[in-house]
Amino acid sequence: MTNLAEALRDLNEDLVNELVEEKLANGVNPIDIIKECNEGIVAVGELFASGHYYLTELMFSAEIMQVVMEKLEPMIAKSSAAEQTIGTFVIGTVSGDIHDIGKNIVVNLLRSHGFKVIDLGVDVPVEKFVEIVRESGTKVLGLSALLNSTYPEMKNVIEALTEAGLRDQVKIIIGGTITSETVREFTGADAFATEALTGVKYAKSVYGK
Ligand code: B12
Repeated sequence: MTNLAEALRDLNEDLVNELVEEKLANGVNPIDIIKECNEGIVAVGELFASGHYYLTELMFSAEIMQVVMEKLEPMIAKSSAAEQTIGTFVIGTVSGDIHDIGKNIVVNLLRSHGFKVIDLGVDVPVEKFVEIVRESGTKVLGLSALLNSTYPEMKNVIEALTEAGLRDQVKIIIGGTITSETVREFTGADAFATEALTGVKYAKSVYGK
């Protein structure tokens, strides 16, 4: 684990910020910095799961991560040469789930690659997804979920799109560390992604890029 990942795992906010500044000054790519932070936050999740950290620590890790993201996000957007719009991508975290750090990274990357992103936020009800897919005519929908308990909700969204007669016009990619081929099959999605770039590549392929 890198020193930055360790600092985040240990919730050492000052050190995290110091190391991020240092890496930026040394020309490290913002995406690589995010990857290191990811490793640290996954370790926080493990400490939480094993009972060594409590919800307070989990929340604090998210706060630290968000400060880092606020700093890095404009740089990711700026580093992109993409001006033209490849196509629309609708995304949201499903109902019952409020995790959005990963989703926001996906949103940023998509924008930097030239997608028009409609971000519905977190805890998004099924009807909202259906409404926006219909209105926007998007060819790709991304559903984010980090809790096992919200898998059925992803399936609900997909079933509702089928009932609304919209399933054929839209490819659906589910994302989150705990998604897998099994979850994809269960939900009826077209693809799954455990990291952001897979989503970008998938969306490009849907739009023939
Ligand atoms: C930070 C965090 C929180 C923060 C979230 C803050 C926020 N604004 O997001 C807070 C403190 C609010 C929180 C709350 C809870 N959490 Co929490 N949380 C985490 C933690 C530590 C990190 C998540 C994170 O941000 N990771 C960093 C990002 C960058 O990674 P990511 O989300 O995986 O996203 C990447 C990919 O997955 C992918 N991706 C994600 N979405 C999408 C979507 C698409 C379309 C695509 C293409 C790709 C994609 O791209 C991203 C970038 O590469 C995880 C641990 C873990 N291992 O994930 C637990 C974890 C997810 N939480 C957990 C739990 C249990 C909870 C609570 C129920 C705790 C409680 N008792 O209240 C609540 C639930 C609240 C709710 N209703 O949603 C469990 C879930 C267990 C499970 N499998 O069901 C985990 C795994 C911790 C654990 N090991 O126990 N949590």
